Amino acid sequence: MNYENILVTLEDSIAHIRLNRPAKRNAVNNGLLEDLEACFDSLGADATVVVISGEGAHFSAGLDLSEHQIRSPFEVLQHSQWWHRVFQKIQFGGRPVVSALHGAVVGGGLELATSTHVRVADKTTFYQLPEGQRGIFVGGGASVRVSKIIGPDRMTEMMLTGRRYNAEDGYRLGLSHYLVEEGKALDEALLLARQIATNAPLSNWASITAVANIGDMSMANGLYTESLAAAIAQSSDEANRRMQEFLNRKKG
Ligand code: 1HE
Repeated sequence: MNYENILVTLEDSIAHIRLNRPAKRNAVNNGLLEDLEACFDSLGADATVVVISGEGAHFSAGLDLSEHQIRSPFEVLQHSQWWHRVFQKIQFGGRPVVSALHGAVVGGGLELATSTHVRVADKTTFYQLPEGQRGIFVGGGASVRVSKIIGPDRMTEMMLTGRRYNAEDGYRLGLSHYLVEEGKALDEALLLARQIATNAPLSNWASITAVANIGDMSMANGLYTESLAAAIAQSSDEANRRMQEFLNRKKG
């Protein structure tokens, strides 16, 4: 798998995607977004879990500002919807995605990170939504995903003041689920990915698709959808095998 802006490897069913524009702090230009989209579209059944990390000193500096041009409102809308489409593929593509964060996780970089299901940050990580200072607004899903994690009130404040949350703040707020020593985020992310890969595929699928969708539903629809997801996962041979294995285990 050859791409210009990302490096992709597949080992033991873990697809590892490395954002590879370190000289530009992994700023997301159209090429990088195209590569991410093509990569997620082409992942096969042999890739059960994905890990995303950034090369160099930062995870991602967000939108590549050097590609800025005056666009019509409709062109900006379409561009933003493209970001949404790619990040939907990450969040709802059917595979758990783990991100390893370090350095800047900023603007569109934070939007990318929050479309992943498990986020591991090292102590150098910081989070910011500097769109206000750049004269723009978020367009890669932050007002839905970041806002769901830290709350709309806190996100509004974050945008208005341009404040930077450090790694500890981000961990406390839920922007990362794990906080590890400097340089250790990728090791931990790979470890978690390998662990997630041992779950039943249908359970992983339900965890990443059902939970997020149910969160947007009424209680009645949510409970019904949960039952449907449970019916699919629990009636599989795999579920039967795993439960029998547990019940028949030898107690030492
Ligand atoms: C960039 C970008 C970028 C760096 N677009 N080129 N994002 C931002 O507003 C964040 C802007 N970047 C920064 O605040 C800093 O670069 C960092 C804190 C991330 C890193 O600082 P540092 O000191 O390590 O690097 P640097 O010296 O600032 O940048 C190194 C190079 O990367 C330099 O290019 P060079 O050719 O002069 O070497 C920078 O111009 C380039 N670079 N960040 C383009 N973002 C869907 S809507 C989403 C909206 C947003 O994401 S808005 C937030 C944009």
